[in-house]
Amino acid sequence: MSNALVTEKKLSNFINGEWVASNHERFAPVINPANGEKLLDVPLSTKDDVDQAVEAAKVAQKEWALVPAPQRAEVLFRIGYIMKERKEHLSQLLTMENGKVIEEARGEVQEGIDMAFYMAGEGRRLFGHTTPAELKDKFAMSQRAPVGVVGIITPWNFPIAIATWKSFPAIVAGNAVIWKPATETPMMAYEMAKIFEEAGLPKGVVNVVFGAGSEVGDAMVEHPDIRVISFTGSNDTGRQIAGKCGQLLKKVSLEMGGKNAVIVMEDADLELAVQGILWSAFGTSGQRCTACSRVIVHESLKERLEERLLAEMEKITIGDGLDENNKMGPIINEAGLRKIEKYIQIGKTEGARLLAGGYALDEGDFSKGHYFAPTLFTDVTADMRIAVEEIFGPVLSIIPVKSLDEAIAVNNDVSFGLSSSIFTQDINNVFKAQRDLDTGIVYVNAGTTGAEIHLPFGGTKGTGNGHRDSGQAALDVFTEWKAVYVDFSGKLQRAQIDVE
Ligand code: UN1
Repeated sequence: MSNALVTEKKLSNFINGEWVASNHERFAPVINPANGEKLLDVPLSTKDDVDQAVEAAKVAQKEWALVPAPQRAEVLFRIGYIMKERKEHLSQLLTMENGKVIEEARGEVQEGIDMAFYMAGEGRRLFGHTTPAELKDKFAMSQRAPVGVVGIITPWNFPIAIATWKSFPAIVAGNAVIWKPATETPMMAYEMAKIFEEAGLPKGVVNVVFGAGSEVGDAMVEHPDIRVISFTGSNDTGRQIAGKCGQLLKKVSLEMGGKNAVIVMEDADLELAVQGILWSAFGTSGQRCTACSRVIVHESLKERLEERLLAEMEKITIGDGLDENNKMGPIINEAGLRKIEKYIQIGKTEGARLLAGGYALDEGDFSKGHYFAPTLFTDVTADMRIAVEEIFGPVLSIIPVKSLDEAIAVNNDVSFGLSSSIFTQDINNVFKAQRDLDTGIVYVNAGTTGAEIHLPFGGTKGTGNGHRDSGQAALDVFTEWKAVYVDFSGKLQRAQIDVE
């Protein structure tokens, strides 16, 4: 029944405001991970398609940059309103291609709507700075200038929200965009392209090229006229992109995951901590960069916490995300499932104690999709692979500690630094933790997920390379700072020399 929402059988690229078939007739099937049904075909485009998109984007960008920013923002407001009208439709399609439960899909679409209105507001800000000049009768300011044509490469786990975090600041700042969505989740890009068109975004300002990272992604990274690459995805791919961009002196913004922990202190509200952990560990089947995969608990609370988690985990209803009763949907695909299984084996071999789950669900209806049982390991030590490597599934490890100092040290002793959280009622713990937790996002008395779009999103160490998505910080990725001096003295004034 729900397949009726999928109107296309084969997608085309969106280049210069037209639906253009890829120059190469190659496609990959898009599969609903909940039931294995094929939804449609996505083109596997190549370098030629990227070249064509960049040519269109270059022309469009020149015009777009001259449109006053408040007018560019008008288009974003319209995009936001159309997304709002279509929220339910988009959410259902999102659940079908990605698997996340419908309530979470609605949340993700809302995140995109929020981003549209927030960045539209930037059209009347885009603040620069004026600053005194060191010479008389001279004026100095710095302002944001668009970069030109920018490339965004977005993942399957948040196919609409992350695309808005990247494309909306790029658009409002006067850039043109080449967007490569993940091949697993192209319908969100198709729907967004239609919305861009309807909202009156000029042709060529956003171009969507579908395809694999090894072809379309590489062609974007290597294209001399794409001046910025903003990527969210795996650590390996991110490092390869960073290497190439480094050689080409191309600006690159990376977000590559986390190994996020919840710390539960002796004085925590245990029930609240249980709720926060469950939501951030098993929501989205653990397939968030911000997902909680470690609980660092004061040893005095460990057993009670384990009992409460186990009792609540049994209640998690698993299945097709379109069914409102389900709280956990499928894993994106077979490869994702196999990776999780591999880590279960690693955990067992390392000596962690498996308290619940640890297996794929394949009986009855589950056999058609890719489902994994919520999993809890305990007696995990901070150096085990399951405690330091990103699993991207519903697998949680409990690590007992003796003090806050030890908890913070364990939290920080991983190569990632995206999100962290502490449950405590002691104000001293709160301030110490927010200062010392080495992550880009810190929560107090809440789980590790749920970042809001007007704050910077990103992390330290292996999570990225110092840039941030969303919030004001995203504008730094998609603009260049330009320093402008206006000398109105009517004579030659030499800086640093003619200073009285
Ligand atoms: C991601 O997992 O890559 O903070 C994005 C959160 C969401 C975004 C997650 N707002 O969990």
